[in-house]
Amino acid sequence: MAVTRTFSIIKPDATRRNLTGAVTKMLEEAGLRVVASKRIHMTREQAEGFYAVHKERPFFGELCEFMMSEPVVVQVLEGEDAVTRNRDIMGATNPADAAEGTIRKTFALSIGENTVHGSDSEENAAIEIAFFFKPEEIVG
Ligand code: DGT
Repeated sequence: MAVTRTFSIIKPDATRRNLTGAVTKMLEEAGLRVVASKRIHMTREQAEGFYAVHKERPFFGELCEFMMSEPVVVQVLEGEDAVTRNRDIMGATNPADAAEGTIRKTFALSIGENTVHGSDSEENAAIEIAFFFKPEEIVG
């Protein structure tokens, strides 16, 4: 299995509860390495741009307001089959459906306040990484 990269966001519900370290620990224990990380307060332009694929969904406004509500930590994660590995440790979108031992089962508050984002494909990972990071900010 090839070493690849994925993009992750530790969302406002987690930064607000001081869970940045706890979430990162679970990512690292799942075999992912943090090769870039920064704490930002998303602008409306960033939130709406990042989630543009969801703009027709009924929760789009709520989703963007939430992502702008408190700081987030954006990260690039590297590891074997990083996209799938990250999706596995994140758990299902809705914490009520997430498996035991996953980040969302452990920490998420609701389907909206669900603690983490992770890219769903290598193609989207590349797009999402480039949305938030310059190449020189990623140190593998
Ligand atoms: P992610 O990794 O944040 O893109 O989440 P996914 O891929 O597990 O879930 P997706 O792409 O269906 O939805 C993107 C985000 O939108 C999700 O993490 C939280 C939010 N969201 C999804 N469904 C609902 C909903 O019914 N209500 C609210 N408020 N937010 C939702």
